[in-house]
Amino acid sequence: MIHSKVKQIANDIKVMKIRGAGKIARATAKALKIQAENSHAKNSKNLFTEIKAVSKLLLGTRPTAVSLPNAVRYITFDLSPDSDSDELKRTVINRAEKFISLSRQAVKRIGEVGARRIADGDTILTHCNSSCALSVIKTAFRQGKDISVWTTESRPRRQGLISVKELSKAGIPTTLVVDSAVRFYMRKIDKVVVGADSIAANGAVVNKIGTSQLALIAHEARALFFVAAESYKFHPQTLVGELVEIEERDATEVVNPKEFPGIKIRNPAFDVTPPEYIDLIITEKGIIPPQAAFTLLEGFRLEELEGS
Ligand code: RUB
Repeated sequence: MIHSKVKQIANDIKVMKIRGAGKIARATAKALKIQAENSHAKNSKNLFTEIKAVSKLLLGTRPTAVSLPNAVRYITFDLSPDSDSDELKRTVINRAEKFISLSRQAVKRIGEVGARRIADGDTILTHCNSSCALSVIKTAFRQGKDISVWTTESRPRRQGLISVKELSKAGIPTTLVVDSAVRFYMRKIDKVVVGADSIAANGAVVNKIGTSQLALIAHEARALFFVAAESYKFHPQTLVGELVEIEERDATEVVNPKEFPGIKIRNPAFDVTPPEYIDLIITEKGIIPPQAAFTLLEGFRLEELEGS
């Protein structure tokens, strides 16, 4: 039986109460931990079946952020229904706790590593709401660098408003603009810093819809374009040629469709920025050019991907 708190977490991810790829991954780990801790399964086979069912439920919530399947894989990849039931429980709990702690450390480390690339006087543009991108910006500011930030609204869900509140709370001078104003203002920007939901083996970055437009405009204006992302945002299946699925969300997020009868409304949540438009990817393991993305995927065993 799936625990009610686990169902709640899955629903919160689906309706975006929990959102942002890193938070989604940590919530996934927490849900698996809750299931293991509260399971009434009579034997290890039943517990194994429960963990599989919880994994399936979580994997079905949002398709684009690979942090979610990577968290599930980290916790469950070699579990066996034939192992001792207590041991199985302990393994899930320990790995979930370890994933959450490594994930938090990674966001902090990305801030430290990325802040080295932010200079005194920089004007930075960010998009949507990424903990990793904001970690870089906030760390640079805490180090005493005199920076200011421009943030896009990020239609349709307007996650940019979360970012401006967070940045202004940290005391950072912040300007909010609508997405379509980016090209108008790009000449004021030195560096763009965004997060990622998935990074493909060729260094292409999947992030909030509109990110690729920012990258093109930054390229045109010769502003640098940085992506800040934990190593579990690298998408293992892209090594074997799979494409990252782009989530398309409900039309009601854009307008009330009843007011526009007969009109098709499309609402893709993410887009793909090609590696040519990315200067650096900042990870907790160091800074890499996008073309080196596959090196962070080298540790993945291809057989682990089978059936996943
Ligand atoms: C959030 C989004 C963020 C990435 C990275 O999209 O695109 O830029 O998830 O965030 P949504 P983080 O709001 O649709 O989940 O750095 O916090 O993992």
